[in-house]
Amino acid sequence: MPYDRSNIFAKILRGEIPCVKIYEDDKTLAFMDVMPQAEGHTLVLPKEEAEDIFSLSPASAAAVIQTAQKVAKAVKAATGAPGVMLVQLNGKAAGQSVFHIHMHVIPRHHGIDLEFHERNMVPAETLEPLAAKIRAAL
Ligand code: DGP
Repeated sequence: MPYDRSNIFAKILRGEIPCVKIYEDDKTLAFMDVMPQAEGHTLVLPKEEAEDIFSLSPASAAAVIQTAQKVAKAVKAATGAPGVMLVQLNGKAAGQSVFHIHMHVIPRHHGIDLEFHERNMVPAETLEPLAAKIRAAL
């Protein structure tokens, strides 16, 4: 499938819609997920226009995992979570709903099950205080 430039993350990358930003460099962007599966749920994207792992260049794949590592350390420090899960979905059958490749960085706590595909939108003002803590821990 060709890359669709109207997807929501393409709009965030072009600055057409806002996000609660955590980190940005020349190849990647990280921001808070507005439908978090846990407090501190962050997304890491390549700036390259790629739908999934199959169409992503090796250079962007390397950049995404490097940013995900940096963000995961900061999310862990800021939330105090004993575990952090990295998840990346490819294709509708795998549960992908936004077709610009992204890595989920999700804090995990003992005894708390994860609901996949949380659908409650959280306002930016609610996400911002923890986002500030994560940015400070980068
Ligand atoms: P996936 O199912 O792997 O394609 O994950 C898409 C994630 O993107 C899901 O956890 C919800 C999140 N999401 C959807 N729309 C927006 C948005 O407009 N802003 C932000 N920050 N996250 C979004």
